[in-house]
Amino acid sequence: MGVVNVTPDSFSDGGLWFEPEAAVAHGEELLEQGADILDVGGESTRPGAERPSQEEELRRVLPVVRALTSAGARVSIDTMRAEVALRALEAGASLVNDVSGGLADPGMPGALAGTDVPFVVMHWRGHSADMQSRAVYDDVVADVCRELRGQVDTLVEQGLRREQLLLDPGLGFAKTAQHNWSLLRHLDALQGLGLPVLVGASRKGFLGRLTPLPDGRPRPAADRDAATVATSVVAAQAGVWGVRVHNVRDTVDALRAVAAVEDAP
Ligand code: PMM
Repeated sequence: MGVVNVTPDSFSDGGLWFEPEAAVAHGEELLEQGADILDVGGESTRPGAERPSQEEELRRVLPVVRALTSAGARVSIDTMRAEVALRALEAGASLVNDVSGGLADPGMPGALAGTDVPFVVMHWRGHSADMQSRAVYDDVVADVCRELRGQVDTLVEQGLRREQLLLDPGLGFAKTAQHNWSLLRHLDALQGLGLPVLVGASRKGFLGRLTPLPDGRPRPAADRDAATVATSVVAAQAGVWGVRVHNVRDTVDALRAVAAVEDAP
């Protein structure tokens, strides 16, 4: 899954693809590099980020979803708003990626109930402005699995089908670096819940802090791709359904090499 952020302020690529034409060209490039799905988002979720209005979010994403799906791409819409999800589906999107797992907008479960649209349920404990204060766990792997299982049950009670749900551990969302590493180490526990798993480690802060600059500052986001690729290899070897990444080319190269080793006699 290749990331197409149509935002002025995402931590990793904020502003680079903010104009619709630039975002569409970027999405087409990611497709050529081997992305199976393009994840189009109009709201930055970096820690401390302010939310755009719904109108602004629609203005950002709809032309990009329309153009990329017309060009034949499979597009997922990265949104916490039911109205944005519905309008993006009308515009051609075929998957909804809600980082709040249906918790941020009470209208989201109802919007998807009775449809076959795949819905990504990410582990989430609150909006980005103050989420890091919620990074408190007894046992992060067990707690994330339990909370996701509860969220799946709630969504099923609200009319979604279990078969349309995917799970995501929500790396970096109310998680410290150590929490993220533990979740990556124990993806088998998440896989054990019996639903496809998506992992989004790409260029996140914990990778920048792992590989600091000589003066001790975290590595800038665009220079975290080698560390990102390593997390994607780990995720692939755990058998996950997908990885959500900014650098599709390097990810595809690495996963092809892993597959070649695994397929060798
Ligand atoms: N991370 C971000 C945005 N959307 N969606 C899913 N399913 N999983 C994630 O980990 C995730 C996400 C934040 O990263 P970005 O600002 O680079 O898009």
